[in-house]
Amino acid sequence: MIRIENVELHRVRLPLVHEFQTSSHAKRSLEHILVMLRSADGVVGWGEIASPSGPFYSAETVESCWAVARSFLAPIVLRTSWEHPSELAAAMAKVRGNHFARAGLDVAAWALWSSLQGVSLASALGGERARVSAGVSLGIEPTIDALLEQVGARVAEGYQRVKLKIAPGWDVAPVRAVRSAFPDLPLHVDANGAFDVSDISVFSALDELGLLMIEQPFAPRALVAHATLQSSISTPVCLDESVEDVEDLVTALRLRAGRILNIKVSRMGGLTFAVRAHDLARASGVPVWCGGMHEFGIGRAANVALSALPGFTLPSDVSGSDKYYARDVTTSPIVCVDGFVDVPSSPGLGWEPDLDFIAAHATDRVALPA
Ligand code: OSB
Ligand code: MG
Repeated sequence: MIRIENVELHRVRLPLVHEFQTSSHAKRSLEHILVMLRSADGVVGWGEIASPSGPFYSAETVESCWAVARSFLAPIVLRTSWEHPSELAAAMAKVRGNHFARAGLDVAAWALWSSLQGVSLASALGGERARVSAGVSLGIEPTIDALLEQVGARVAEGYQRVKLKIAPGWDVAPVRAVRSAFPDLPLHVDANGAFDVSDISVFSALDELGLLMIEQPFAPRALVAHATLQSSISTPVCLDESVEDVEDLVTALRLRAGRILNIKVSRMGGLTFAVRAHDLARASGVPVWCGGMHEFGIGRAANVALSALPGFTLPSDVSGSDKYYARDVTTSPIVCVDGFVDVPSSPGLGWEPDLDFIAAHATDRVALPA
Protein backbone atom coordinates (compact mmCIF):
# COMPACT_ATOMS: atom_id res chain seq x y z
CA MET A 1 0.00 0.00 0.00
CA ILE A 2 1.23 3.50 -0.81
CA ARG A 3 0.55 6.32 1.61
CA ILE A 4 1.41 9.92 0.73
CA GLU A 5 2.99 11.81 3.62
CA ASN A 6 3.81 15.14 1.99
CA VAL A 7 2.12 17.24 -0.65
CA GLU A 8 3.78 20.40 -2.00
CA LEU A 9 2.20 22.90 -4.36
CA HIS A 10 4.53 25.30 -6.19
CA ARG A 11 2.91 28.10 -8.12
CA VAL A 12 5.39 29.01 -10.88
CA ARG A 13 5.35 31.77 -13.50
CA LEU A 14 7.28 31.49 -16.79
CA PRO A 15 7.43 34.01 -19.65
CA LEU A 16 6.32 32.76 -23.09
CA VAL A 17 8.80 33.25 -25.93
CA HIS A 18 5.96 34.24 -28.28
CA GLU A 19 2.60 35.76 -27.31
CA PHE A 20 -0.26 33.26 -27.83
CA GLN A 21 -3.74 34.44 -28.73
CA THR A 22 -6.87 32.25 -28.96
CA SER A 23 -10.48 33.19 -29.69
CA SER A 24 -10.83 34.29 -26.06
CA HIS A 25 -7.58 35.70 -24.73
CA ALA A 26 -3.89 36.62 -25.27
CA LYS A 27 -0.98 35.44 -23.09
CA ARG A 28 2.62 36.59 -22.57
CA SER A 29 3.42 34.49 -19.51
CA LEU A 30 1.79 31.52 -17.82
CA GLU A 31 1.42 30.49 -14.22
CA HIS A 32 1.01 26.77 -13.52
CA ILE A 33 1.04 24.82 -10.25
CA LEU A 34 3.64 22.07 -9.87
CA VAL A 35 2.63 19.28 -7.50
CA MET A 36 5.04 17.11 -5.53
CA LEU A 37 3.89 13.97 -3.70
CA ARG A 38 6.21 12.07 -1.34
CA SER A 39 5.28 8.62 -0.06
CA ALA A 40 5.93 7.31 3.44
CA ASP A 41 8.84 5.37 1.85
CA GLY A 42 10.35 8.56 0.48
CA VAL A 43 9.43 8.00 -3.18
CA VAL A 44 8.61 11.25 -5.01
CA GLY A 45 6.35 12.01 -7.98
CA TRP A 46 5.68 15.31 -9.74
CA GLY A 47 2.63 16.54 -11.61
CA GLU A 48 1.43 19.83 -13.07
CA ILE A 49 -1.83 21.73 -12.82
CA ALA A 50 -1.82 23.50 -16.19
CA SER A 51 -4.91 25.64 -15.77
CA PRO A 52 -5.01 28.95 -17.62
CA SER A 53 -5.24 31.96 -15.30
CA GLY A 54 -8.74 32.92 -16.52
CA PRO A 55 -11.93 30.80 -16.85
CA PHE A 56 -12.14 30.97 -20.66
CA TYR A 57 -11.09 27.49 -21.79
CA SER A 58 -12.93 25.81 -18.91
CA ALA A 59 -14.46 27.09 -15.68
CA GLU A 60 -11.21 26.57 -13.77
CA THR A 61 -8.55 29.20 -13.02
CA VAL A 62 -5.13 29.00 -11.39
CA GLU A 63 -6.74 30.50 -8.26
CA SER A 64 -9.56 27.95 -8.19
CA CYS A 65 -7.05 25.12 -8.71
CA TRP A 66 -4.85 26.40 -5.89
CA ALA A 67 -7.81 26.57 -3.51
CA VAL A 68 -9.28 23.18 -4.49
CA ALA A 69 -5.94 21.37 -4.52
CA ARG A 70 -4.98 22.75 -1.15
CA SER A 71 -8.31 22.50 0.70
CA PHE A 72 -9.96 19.44 -0.86
CA LEU A 73 -7.61 17.29 -2.97
CA ALA A 74 -4.46 17.32 -0.82
CA PRO A 75 -6.47 16.18 2.25
CA ILE A 76 -7.92 13.27 0.22
CA VAL A 77 -4.43 12.34 -1.02
CA LEU A 78 -3.03 12.49 2.52
CA ARG A 79 -5.67 10.15 3.96
CA THR A 80 -6.07 7.57 1.13
CA SER A 81 -3.88 4.47 0.93
CA TRP A 82 -3.66 2.96 -2.54
CA GLU A 83 -1.96 0.31 -4.61
CA HIS A 84 -2.62 1.76 -8.05
CA PRO A 85 -3.02 5.44 -9.09
CA SER A 86 -6.56 4.73 -10.37
CA GLU A 87 -7.64 4.18 -6.74
CA LEU A 88 -6.42 7.64 -5.81
CA ALA A 89 -8.14 9.08 -8.90
CA ALA A 90 -11.38 7.42 -7.79
CA ALA A 91 -11.04 8.93 -4.31
CA MET A 92 -10.36 12.40 -5.80
CA ALA A 93 -13.38 12.02 -8.11
CA LYS A 94 -15.55 12.70 -5.06
CA VAL A 95 -14.66 16.30 -5.89
CA ARG A 96 -16.91 17.20 -8.80
CA GLY A 97 -15.44 18.97 -11.82
CA ASN A 98 -12.11 20.70 -11.11
CA HIS A 99 -10.44 18.42 -13.64
CA PHE A 100 -7.27 20.49 -14.09
CA ALA A 101 -6.67 20.46 -10.33
CA ARG A 102 -7.34 16.71 -10.09
CA ALA A 103 -5.10 16.03 -13.11
CA GLY A 104 -2.05 17.60 -11.44
CA LEU A 105 -2.32 15.28 -8.45
CA ASP A 106 -3.17 12.25 -10.60
CA VAL A 107 -0.10 12.77 -12.81
CA ALA A 108 2.10 13.04 -9.70
CA ALA A 109 0.65 9.74 -8.42
CA TRP A 110 1.34 8.02 -11.77
CA ALA A 111 4.89 9.42 -11.85
CA LEU A 112 5.52 8.17 -8.32
CA TRP A 113 3.95 4.77 -8.97
CA SER A 114 5.84 4.15 -12.22
CA SER A 115 9.20 5.00 -10.56
CA LEU A 116 8.33 2.64 -7.74
CA GLN A 117 7.57 -0.12 -10.29
CA GLY A 118 10.83 0.68 -12.12
CA VAL A 119 9.01 1.27 -15.42
CA SER A 120 8.59 4.34 -17.59
CA LEU A 121 5.38 6.33 -17.21
CA ALA A 122 4.57 5.50 -20.85
CA SER A 123 4.75 1.74 -20.29
CA ALA A 124 2.86 2.04 -16.99
CA LEU A 125 0.03 3.60 -19.03
CA GLY A 126 0.16 0.94 -21.75
CA GLY A 127 2.24 2.97 -24.21
CA GLU A 128 4.04 1.14 -26.99
CA ARG A 129 5.71 3.83 -29.11
CA ALA A 130 9.40 4.76 -28.78
CA ARG A 131 8.71 8.24 -30.17
CA VAL A 132 5.59 10.31 -30.77
CA SER A 133 4.71 12.57 -33.71
CA ALA A 134 4.64 16.21 -32.81
CA GLY A 135 2.35 18.91 -34.14
CA VAL A 136 2.20 22.59 -33.25
CA SER A 137 -0.66 24.88 -32.36
CA LEU A 138 -0.41 28.45 -33.66
CA GLY A 139 -2.33 31.31 -32.10
CA ILE A 140 -4.14 34.13 -33.84
CA GLU A 141 -1.55 36.53 -35.30
CA PRO A 142 -1.92 40.27 -35.97
CA THR A 143 -1.67 39.71 -39.75
CA ILE A 144 -1.81 36.89 -42.29
CA ASP A 145 1.85 37.56 -43.17
CA ALA A 146 2.85 37.10 -39.53
CA LEU A 147 0.92 33.81 -39.50
CA LEU A 148 2.60 32.61 -42.71
CA GLU A 149 5.96 33.39 -41.14
CA GLN A 150 5.07 31.32 -38.03
CA VAL A 151 3.86 28.39 -40.14
CA GLY A 152 7.03 28.52 -42.26
CA ALA A 153 9.27 28.51 -39.19
CA ARG A 154 7.50 25.51 -37.61
CA VAL A 155 7.44 23.53 -40.86
CA ALA A 156 11.19 24.21 -41.22
CA GLU A 157 11.68 22.82 -37.71
CA GLY A 158 10.06 19.58 -38.89
CA TYR A 159 6.68 19.61 -37.12
CA GLN A 160 4.38 17.08 -38.75
CA ARG A 161 1.16 19.07 -38.61
CA VAL A 162 0.11 22.61 -37.93
CA LYS A 163 -3.05 23.65 -36.16
CA LEU A 164 -4.37 27.18 -36.57
CA LYS A 165 -6.56 28.90 -34.01
CA ILE A 166 -9.59 30.49 -35.66
CA ALA A 167 -12.29 32.89 -34.44
CA PRO A 168 -15.09 34.83 -36.12
CA GLY A 169 -13.32 37.32 -38.43
CA TRP A 170 -10.09 35.26 -38.44
CA ASP A 171 -11.35 32.16 -40.18
CA VAL A 172 -11.49 31.35 -43.90
CA ALA A 173 -9.02 34.02 -45.14
CA PRO A 174 -5.99 33.09 -43.00
CA VAL A 175 -6.59 29.36 -43.47
CA ARG A 176 -6.92 29.76 -47.24
CA ALA A 177 -3.66 31.78 -47.30
CA VAL A 178 -1.81 29.07 -45.37
CA ARG A 179 -3.28 26.37 -47.59
CA SER A 180 -2.13 28.15 -50.79
CA ALA A 181 1.38 28.69 -49.42
CA PHE A 182 1.64 25.11 -48.07
CA PRO A 183 -0.52 22.93 -50.35
CA ASP A 184 0.53 19.56 -48.85
CA LEU A 185 0.85 20.52 -45.20
CA PRO A 186 -1.24 18.45 -42.75
CA LEU A 187 -3.31 21.32 -41.38
CA HIS A 188 -6.21 21.68 -39.01
CA VAL A 189 -8.15 24.46 -37.31
CA ASP A 190 -9.34 24.94 -33.73
CA ALA A 191 -12.18 27.36 -32.94
CA ASN A 192 -12.35 26.80 -29.16
CA GLY A 193 -16.14 26.93 -29.42
CA ALA A 194 -16.27 30.48 -30.79
CA PHE A 195 -18.84 29.86 -33.56
CA ASP A 196 -22.50 28.85 -33.60
CA VAL A 197 -24.84 27.17 -36.04
CA SER A 198 -25.53 30.45 -37.85
CA ASP A 199 -21.87 30.34 -39.03
CA ILE A 200 -22.37 27.23 -41.14
CA SER A 201 -21.06 29.04 -44.28
CA VAL A 202 -17.63 29.41 -42.62
CA PHE A 203 -17.47 25.65 -42.20
CA SER A 204 -18.62 24.84 -45.71
CA ALA A 205 -15.82 27.12 -47.00
CA LEU A 206 -13.26 25.45 -44.68
CA ASP A 207 -14.54 22.07 -45.87
CA GLU A 208 -12.96 22.84 -49.29
CA LEU A 209 -9.45 23.38 -47.90
CA GLY A 210 -8.36 19.79 -47.31
CA LEU A 211 -8.11 20.07 -43.51
CA LEU A 212 -7.33 17.09 -41.29
CA MET A 213 -10.10 18.19 -38.94
CA ILE A 214 -12.10 21.11 -37.55
CA GLU A 215 -11.68 21.19 -33.78
CA GLN A 216 -14.42 22.35 -31.40
CA PRO A 217 -16.37 24.69 -33.68
CA PHE A 218 -19.23 25.19 -31.21
CA ALA A 219 -19.77 25.60 -27.46
CA PRO A 220 -18.76 22.67 -25.23
CA ARG A 221 -22.26 21.38 -24.53
CA ALA A 222 -23.56 21.87 -28.09
CA LEU A 223 -23.18 18.20 -29.02
CA VAL A 224 -26.27 18.16 -31.22
CA ALA A 225 -24.94 21.16 -33.19
CA HIS A 226 -21.64 19.32 -33.69
CA ALA A 227 -23.53 16.26 -34.93
CA THR A 228 -25.51 18.39 -37.38
CA LEU A 229 -22.32 19.99 -38.71
CA GLN A 230 -20.54 16.62 -38.97
CA SER A 231 -23.37 15.23 -41.08
CA SER A 232 -23.14 18.16 -43.52
CA ILE A 233 -19.35 18.42 -44.14
CA SER A 234 -16.78 15.82 -45.10
CA THR A 235 -13.92 17.18 -42.94
CA PRO A 236 -13.88 15.32 -39.61
CA VAL A 237 -15.09 17.30 -36.60
CA CYS A 238 -12.78 16.88 -33.57
CA LEU A 239 -14.04 17.39 -30.03
CA ASP A 240 -11.97 19.06 -27.33
CA GLU A 241 -13.92 21.11 -24.73
CA SER A 242 -17.07 18.97 -25.26
CA VAL A 243 -15.51 15.87 -23.70
CA GLU A 244 -14.61 16.27 -20.03
CA ASP A 245 -15.27 12.69 -18.99
CA VAL A 246 -15.89 9.25 -20.39
CA GLU A 247 -19.67 9.77 -20.14
CA ASP A 248 -19.41 12.81 -22.43
CA LEU A 249 -17.54 10.62 -24.89
CA VAL A 250 -20.28 7.96 -24.74
CA THR A 251 -22.85 10.66 -25.56
CA ALA A 252 -20.73 12.18 -28.34
CA LEU A 253 -20.20 8.78 -29.95
CA ARG A 254 -23.90 7.93 -29.77
CA LEU A 255 -24.79 11.28 -31.37
CA ARG A 256 -21.99 11.04 -33.97
CA ALA A 257 -20.93 14.52 -32.87
CA GLY A 258 -17.39 14.10 -34.19
CA ARG A 259 -15.02 11.62 -35.83
CA ILE A 260 -11.81 12.52 -33.95
CA LEU A 261 -11.08 13.12 -30.26
CA ASN A 262 -8.51 15.44 -28.70
CA ILE A 263 -7.56 13.92 -25.33
CA LYS A 264 -6.08 16.38 -22.84
CA VAL A 265 -4.75 15.06 -19.56
CA SER A 266 -5.94 18.22 -17.79
CA ARG A 267 -9.42 18.37 -19.26
CA MET A 268 -10.09 14.68 -18.52
CA GLY A 269 -9.01 15.08 -14.88
CA GLY A 270 -5.75 13.15 -15.20
CA LEU A 271 -4.04 10.20 -16.86
CA THR A 272 -6.39 7.64 -15.31
CA PHE A 273 -9.41 9.05 -17.15
CA ALA A 274 -7.41 10.03 -20.25
CA VAL A 275 -6.45 6.35 -20.70
CA ARG A 276 -10.11 5.29 -20.30
CA ALA A 277 -11.17 7.80 -22.96
CA HIS A 278 -8.41 6.44 -25.23
CA ASP A 279 -9.60 2.86 -24.69
CA LEU A 280 -13.22 3.70 -25.51
CA ALA A 281 -12.29 5.80 -28.56
CA ARG A 282 -10.03 3.05 -29.85
CA ALA A 283 -12.69 0.39 -29.39
CA SER A 284 -15.10 2.68 -31.28
CA GLY A 285 -12.72 3.31 -34.19
CA VAL A 286 -12.19 7.00 -33.31
CA PRO A 287 -8.58 8.18 -33.78
CA VAL A 288 -7.21 10.36 -30.98
CA TRP A 289 -4.33 12.76 -30.39
CA CYS A 290 -3.07 14.46 -27.27
CA GLY A 291 -3.91 18.13 -26.84
CA GLY A 292 -1.82 20.52 -24.79
CA MET A 293 -2.33 23.42 -22.43
CA HIS A 294 1.11 25.01 -22.97
CA GLU A 295 2.40 22.72 -20.27
CA PHE A 296 5.72 23.25 -18.54
CA GLY A 297 8.08 20.25 -18.73
CA ILE A 298 6.32 18.16 -16.08
CA GLY A 299 2.88 18.26 -17.70
CA ARG A 300 4.50 18.01 -21.13
CA ALA A 301 6.28 14.79 -20.05
CA ALA A 302 2.89 13.30 -19.11
CA ASN A 303 1.53 14.27 -22.55
CA VAL A 304 4.48 12.55 -24.24
CA ALA A 305 3.91 9.37 -22.19
CA LEU A 306 0.17 9.33 -22.96
CA SER A 307 0.81 9.88 -26.69
CA ALA A 308 2.74 6.59 -26.74
CA LEU A 309 -0.56 4.65 -26.44
CA PRO A 310 -1.61 2.83 -29.62
CA GLY A 311 -4.80 4.82 -30.29
CA PHE A 312 -2.84 8.09 -30.62
CA THR A 313 -2.54 7.79 -34.38
CA LEU A 314 -2.57 11.53 -35.20
CA PRO A 315 0.22 14.01 -34.34
CA SER A 316 -0.18 15.41 -30.81
CA ASP A 317 0.36 18.96 -29.48
CA VAL A 318 3.66 17.87 -27.95
CA SER A 319 6.04 20.48 -29.26
CA GLY A 320 9.51 20.95 -27.78
CA SER A 321 9.83 23.12 -24.66
CA ASP A 322 11.57 25.77 -26.79
CA LYS A 323 8.38 26.59 -28.72
CA TYR A 324 7.02 28.13 -25.53
CA TYR A 325 9.77 28.65 -22.93
CA ALA A 326 13.35 29.91 -23.10
CA ARG A 327 14.07 27.64 -20.15
CA ASP A 328 11.77 24.92 -18.82
CA VAL A 329 11.18 23.65 -15.26
CA THR A 330 12.97 20.35 -15.98
CA THR A 331 16.75 19.91 -15.78
CA SER A 332 16.77 19.15 -19.51
CA PRO A 333 14.17 20.44 -21.98
CA ILE A 334 11.78 18.32 -24.01
CA VAL A 335 13.08 18.35 -27.55
CA CYS A 336 11.45 17.71 -30.88
CA VAL A 337 13.77 16.39 -33.60
CA ASP A 338 12.52 15.91 -37.18
CA GLY A 339 8.93 16.09 -35.96
CA PHE A 340 9.28 13.48 -33.21
CA VAL A 341 9.70 13.56 -29.44
CA ASP A 342 11.40 10.48 -27.98
CA VAL A 343 9.50 8.64 -25.27
CA PRO A 344 11.83 8.07 -22.30
CA SER A 345 12.42 4.48 -21.22
CA SER A 346 13.82 5.35 -17.77
CA PRO A 347 11.55 4.75 -14.74
CA GLY A 348 8.93 7.37 -13.92
CA LEU A 349 8.23 10.63 -15.73
CA GLY A 350 11.55 10.62 -17.61
CA TRP A 351 12.44 14.25 -16.91
CA GLU A 352 13.60 15.68 -13.56
CA PRO A 353 12.29 18.89 -12.02
CA ASP A 354 14.93 21.65 -11.71
CA LEU A 355 14.31 22.49 -8.06
CA ASP A 356 16.43 25.68 -7.98
CA PHE A 357 14.81 27.06 -11.12
CA ILE A 358 11.35 26.21 -9.75
CA ALA A 359 12.13 27.97 -6.46
CA ALA A 360 13.47 31.01 -8.32
CA HIS A 361 10.27 31.32 -10.39
CA ALA A 362 7.75 30.43 -7.69
CA THR A 363 5.15 33.04 -6.81
CA ASP A 364 3.69 30.95 -3.98
CA ARG A 365 4.33 27.63 -2.29
CA VAL A 366 2.54 25.49 0.28
CA ALA A 367 3.60 22.27 2.02
CA LEU A 368 0.96 19.98 3.52
CA PRO A 369 0.28 18.87 6.15
CA ALA A 370 1.16 22.25 7.61
O1 OSB B 1 -7.81 24.30 -27.42
O2 OSB B 1 -6.03 23.18 -27.67
C1 OSB B 1 -6.62 24.16 -27.20
C2 OSB B 1 -4.02 26.33 -25.37
C3 OSB B 1 -4.82 26.95 -24.44
C4 OSB B 1 -6.17 26.70 -24.44
C5 OSB B 1 -6.73 25.80 -25.37
C6 OSB B 1 -5.93 25.17 -26.30
C7 OSB B 1 -4.56 25.47 -26.32
C8 OSB B 1 -3.62 24.91 -27.29
C9 OSB B 1 -2.22 24.64 -26.80
O3 OSB B 1 -3.90 24.75 -28.46
C10 OSB B 1 -1.44 23.66 -27.57
C11 OSB B 1 -0.13 23.28 -26.89
O4 OSB B 1 -0.07 23.18 -25.66
O5 OSB B 1 0.85 23.09 -27.61
MG1 MG C 1 -8.62 22.78 -28.69
